[in-house]
Amino acid sequence: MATFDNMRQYPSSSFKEWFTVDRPETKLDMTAATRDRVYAHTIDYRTATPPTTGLANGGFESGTTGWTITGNVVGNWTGYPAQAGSWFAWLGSRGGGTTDAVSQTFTVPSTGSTATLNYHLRIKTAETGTTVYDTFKVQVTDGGSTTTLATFSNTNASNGYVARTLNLSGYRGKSITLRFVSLEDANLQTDFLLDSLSVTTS
Ligand SMILES: [Ca+2]
Ligand SMILES: [Ca+2]
Repeated sequence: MATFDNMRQYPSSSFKEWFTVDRPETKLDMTAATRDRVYAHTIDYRTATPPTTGLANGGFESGTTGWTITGNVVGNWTGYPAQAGSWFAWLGSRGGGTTDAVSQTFTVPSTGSTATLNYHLRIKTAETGTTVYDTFKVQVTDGGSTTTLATFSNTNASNGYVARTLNLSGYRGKSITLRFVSLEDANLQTDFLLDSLSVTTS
């Protein structure tokens, strides 16, 4: 029979196992060298690590933790208030034909039958009129295929944060990359302020 003492001595997912009693089958020719052989196994007795579900650091209060950013777009600036806490993402604002982005890869929870992305967006612009010059897109990449789920622009400016939602039910249980990307034209800045993201299920 096997002994498991070494499992206690060497708490690891990998350990060596040996046998103290040999009971070969009748007529089975087993040499001493074969009996004494030490077998090395790798058996993982640890509880499987559940996949990371839902967004991490959705309020940016831990800075860029969990996020991939293009440009210095996450901070606790005082130029604008955060929607909650003191940190938020601030894209655009340069009026120089530039792109900013913030993205995170996570697994959409599979519990329930619906998954919803909640986020707060405030847009302030120096543009006037109803022509779209500067855009802000919400995109999801799933298995190499990128889909734009929502598009906003300078024409959606507001004086405060607006609560927005997106249906992620079609991505339940999948690892996706959620990306917010701003693109400004060469003149007149537009600020895209993003905060308080979460994924809820029902
Ligand atoms: Ca925040
Ligand atoms: Ca502009």
